[in-house]
Amino acid sequence: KVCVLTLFPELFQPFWDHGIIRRAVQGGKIHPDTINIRAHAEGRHRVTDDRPYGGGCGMVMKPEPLAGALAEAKGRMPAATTLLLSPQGRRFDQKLAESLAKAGELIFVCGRYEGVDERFVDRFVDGESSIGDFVLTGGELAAMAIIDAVTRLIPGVLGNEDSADNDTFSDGLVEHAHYTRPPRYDDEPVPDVLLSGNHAEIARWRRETALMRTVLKRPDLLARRDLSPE
Ligand code: 9D3
Repeated sequence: KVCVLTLFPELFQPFWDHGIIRRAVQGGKIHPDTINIRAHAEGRHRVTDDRPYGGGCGMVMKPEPLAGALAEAKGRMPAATTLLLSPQGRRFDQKLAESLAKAGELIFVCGRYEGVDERFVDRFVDGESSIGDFVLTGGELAAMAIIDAVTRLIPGVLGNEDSADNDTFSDGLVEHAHYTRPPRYDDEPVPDVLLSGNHAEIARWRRETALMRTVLKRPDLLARRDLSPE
């Protein structure tokens, strides 16, 4: 069960409605839900933000609408872990995706504006996640990225059961290059070895080129890995 607290619940409809995520929903592998934070705001204008104490530009999300939205979510999923998407959070990675894929119930709180009142964070948030060192306009795209990465790790979501194991980051290397038909495209042939039918040779070539591509494209990944002498 996954529940997203957001000021823009409509953003999530096309996300739930396409591709592998849609298949996971239809197959009952994930149960998505969104709660509009504004529905828990008081007054004629249902204000969800206010000016920061101490001054400064930008607005801060008020704690009460967030707390009300979270109470509704927890009513539906009492054992849930609550994650706040925030630029201050720990960088989301494949290891955290694997751990979240084992959780039964997750609540994602998407901030907008400059941030969220700290008292809400202190009282209700179990963890804070960022998806990288760049500035978004809100947590929604980060929540989708995380839900996407986690959903495909749930057993039965991907058609081919081992395509999740072979992933770049699970193995710690960049993947080998991929080729499909035609055998010659704009004068560029497919490497001969891939057409040879020799599966041991193909596996060796893929391993070797994966290592070379890692050196060239992501040397940071290689630095963190133990390699055999070979
Ligand atoms: C001026 C200080 N800014 C912090 C870097 C304020 C600020 C900018 C953008 C506060 C919130 C946001 C909105 N971003 C997110 O909510 C967010 C985010 C991101 O911007 N980058 C990477 N991951 C994430 S997760 C949530």
